[in-house]
Amino acid sequence: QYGLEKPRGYNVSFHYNPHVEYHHFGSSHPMKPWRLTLTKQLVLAYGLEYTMDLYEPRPATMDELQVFHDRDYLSFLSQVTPQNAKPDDPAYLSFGFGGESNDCPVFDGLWNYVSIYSGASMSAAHNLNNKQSDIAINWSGGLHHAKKNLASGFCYINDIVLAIQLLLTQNQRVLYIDIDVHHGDGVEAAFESSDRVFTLSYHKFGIDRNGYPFFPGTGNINEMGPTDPANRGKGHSLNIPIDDGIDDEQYKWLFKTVTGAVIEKYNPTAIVLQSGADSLGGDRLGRFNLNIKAHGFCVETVKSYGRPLLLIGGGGYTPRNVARTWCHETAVCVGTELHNELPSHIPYIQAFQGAENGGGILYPDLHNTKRHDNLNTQDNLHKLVTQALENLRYLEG
Ligand code: ZLV
Ligand code: CA
Ligand code: ZN
Repeated sequence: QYGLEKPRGYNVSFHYNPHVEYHHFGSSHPMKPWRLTLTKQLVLAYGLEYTMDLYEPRPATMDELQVFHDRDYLSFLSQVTPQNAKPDDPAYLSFGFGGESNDCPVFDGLWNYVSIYSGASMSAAHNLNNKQSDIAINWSGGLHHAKKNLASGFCYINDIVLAIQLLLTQNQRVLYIDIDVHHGDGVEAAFESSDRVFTLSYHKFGIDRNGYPFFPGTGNINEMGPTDPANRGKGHSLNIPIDDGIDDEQYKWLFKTVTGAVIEKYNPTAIVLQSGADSLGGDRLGRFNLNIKAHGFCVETVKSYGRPLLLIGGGGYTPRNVARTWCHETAVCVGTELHNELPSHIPYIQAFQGAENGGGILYPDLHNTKRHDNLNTQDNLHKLVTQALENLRYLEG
């Protein structure tokens, strides 16, 4: 009608409430909701908004969040402010606030922030449920560490669990895949007793030089959920522990082989992909050496199975590369290729310019940025895949 036609094929929806951008965890905190501003600017600059249905979802309500989270946790979360917080209050520590690391600070507008990103994941799940979309995207969500009564690892409300619970009203089997560099422990724990959700997480696992485990310290290959044979959830989790510095070809092979086997065996009727961008090379917290297109290969691979797909964000601590990756993956969903030269009219173009910021292009080489030595040998990875496929035999009965 207007010259720009929707490409035939997938109906993609983009669920985004811009109010999420204006929240700050604190100036030295690595989680920057501002990375979502950059992502949106790239998506708009490439004209991708004409190829998708755009939604500005309302914040989730207390009642909606209560489907997974405990009432007393939610009431604490909804009332606490930097002014009234009492760090020596036992409730404060028991709900995951304060402590040594202060991964989960109390900041102004916290409740607003969590209801916005959760509302967007629920809106995306809703679109898949009523078949208005084949692929629904929420880059502001993916906060996979939150537990029903505990904030953990920058995550307060588990929007992924809430979205999967909605998908379960219309789907017999939901597959959850997590390529954030951290283990998706909160989602795994929430569904540990269910055979209707299979959780698959790829992540860095191991102990550093100083004896500290990489956060959250769980997700070894032998962690497959409950061991009680009477538990329905037995064998419905698969964890792929990876060492520092994994490269594009290794990761693509690992992802394709293992994910393919899980999809074929479990045969999900919907898939949720948490696409945390902290698995990229040069991430402030991550340890891998992936380039943007290798990360996007995971989205392409999952998309190729043609199941209803919920694509959500997650970690990602080098904002310019988070934006590049999620813009690329939005294009993968709608089925277009983007030119490497960034459109010159982008607000905040400076964030992408200069050799240290990726030289004004969409696909800079991230291998050379703060490289981690590759500790993954072909032999280790083959053994890992063999063990992973072996673990899947639990699904047979
Ligand atoms: O990306 O780094 O390692 C989803 C997600 O998966 C820890 N927390 C805790 C346990 C004891 N440590 C604290 C060590 C701090 C090291 C310095 C930071 C600097 C400022 C603020 C936070 C961190 C930090 N925290 C780096 N890594 C952590 C992890 C939590 C990682 C959450 C990943 C979230 C959105
Ligand atoms: Ca992961
Ligand atoms: Zn992460």
